[in-house]
Amino acid sequence: MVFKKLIISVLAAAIAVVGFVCCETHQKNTKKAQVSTSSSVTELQNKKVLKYGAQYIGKRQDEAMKKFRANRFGQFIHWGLYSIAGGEWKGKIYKGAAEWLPSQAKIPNSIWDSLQYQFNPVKYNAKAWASLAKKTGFKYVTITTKHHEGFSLWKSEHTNFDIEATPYKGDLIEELVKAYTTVGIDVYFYYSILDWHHKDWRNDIKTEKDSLAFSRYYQFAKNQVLELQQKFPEAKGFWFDGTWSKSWKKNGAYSYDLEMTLKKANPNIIVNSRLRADDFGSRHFDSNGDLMGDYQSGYERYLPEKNDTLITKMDWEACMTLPVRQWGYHKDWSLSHVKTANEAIELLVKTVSLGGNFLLNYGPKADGTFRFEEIAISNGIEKWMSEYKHVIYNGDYAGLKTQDWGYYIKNTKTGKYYGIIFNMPISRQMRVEVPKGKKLTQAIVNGNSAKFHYHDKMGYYIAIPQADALTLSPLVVELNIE
Ligand code: FHN
Repeated sequence: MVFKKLIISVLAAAIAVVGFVCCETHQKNTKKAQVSTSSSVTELQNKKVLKYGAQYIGKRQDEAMKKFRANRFGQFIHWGLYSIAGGEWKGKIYKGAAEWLPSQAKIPNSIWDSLQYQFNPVKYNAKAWASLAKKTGFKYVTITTKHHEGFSLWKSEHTNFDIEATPYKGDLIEELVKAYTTVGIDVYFYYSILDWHHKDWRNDIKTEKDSLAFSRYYQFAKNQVLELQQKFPEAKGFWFDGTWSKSWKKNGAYSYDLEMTLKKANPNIIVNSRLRADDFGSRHFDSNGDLMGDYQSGYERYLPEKNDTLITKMDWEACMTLPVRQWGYHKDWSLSHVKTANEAIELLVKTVSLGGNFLLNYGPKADGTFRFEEIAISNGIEKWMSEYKHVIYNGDYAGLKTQDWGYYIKNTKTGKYYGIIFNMPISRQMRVEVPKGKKLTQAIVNGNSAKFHYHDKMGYYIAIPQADALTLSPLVVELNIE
């Protein structure tokens, strides 16, 4: 039934191709003819994407999505012209997110955009980045190909506001894709729909003129996204952002068109839910039978609640900053608390225990290197991951009653359960409750069977040996539950 609906949607999109009417072309900033589109923009503007009546349809079960789910741990990279300013403008440090500096300091486009002539990341070594990412334990990377400022990190045929016009000249995305895929890390592309640079971008549509301009902008964005897809077929998916404007919401059909066009070119492609102006979260059909993103990507700098039962039935991802709220490079990290490696590990473990993916952000400097704090965090995570990565990859919600000492994760491949202790009880007695009809048959701590006893109704108590309680924290206890 669900499959039939999908076929109907794909057919509908195909019919739209036949009725294609070319929209007005965006000439300025365009180096080359545009990629043809599957639907006319006017037609899309007229198409209503219903806001209510979405139906939840569960997790995508194809190999590409299974891989995304098994990966669990990703590196987020925010890199752009904002890394030059690093949150400082005319001698003043702005406390907000560094990539939002043009908005905070009210910098006119003509001035901000000229930063491209200074952007020269001569120390960028994509192989070194990939090696650090691999050691940290990241299984995938999501890099900003274009953030809200509108600057493209790859050589784009559709704009002059790109890496080609900088003194660097090389293609940062091409180098990254090559280096990361070589070491076995999957690549995803962040793409901001919001674009402060493009003359046709509109925050809202109030007049016919706005509507026409926005349709030209959509055409431009679509051309760029398809260009990325064609140029880098290795990319596993797109991570869209900046879709909260009234203009995008008033044109919900654009997001449908973009998602369907990407999937028509590559059915394995994975698209986050934020693309949808009418974002319902993961894997929904709306009442038109239209597909709406593959996983919920709305958890930004927070995790869902553990009692939200839906999250264990859908795919989702949380993205996290190291300081409280900095994505792009900011030169002053003393402005807020910066997470430790242990805090990052706890967020990762908690995420996996709730059945989600965790995307940890890095903001490289303009010269192409990572700040020492990010390298230190990586080293800390690496230590723990080198011992316990089998707990994270393929990890999932275990369905056991949470205890105060930490989190449970079940490995979907081996069926093994793990208890990850973040708060070692002073008594070193680890309480474990198993579902009715199940038994705890063994508890393994640092390779040895630990003693435990059963307390009626209260579950089991595992005695953590003192020496183990003091070893690598957080401590992982393997649990055989039958
Ligand atoms: O405004 C952006 C922000 O700079 C950053 O890219 C984050 C990452 O999730 N998303 C936006 C806000 O939702």
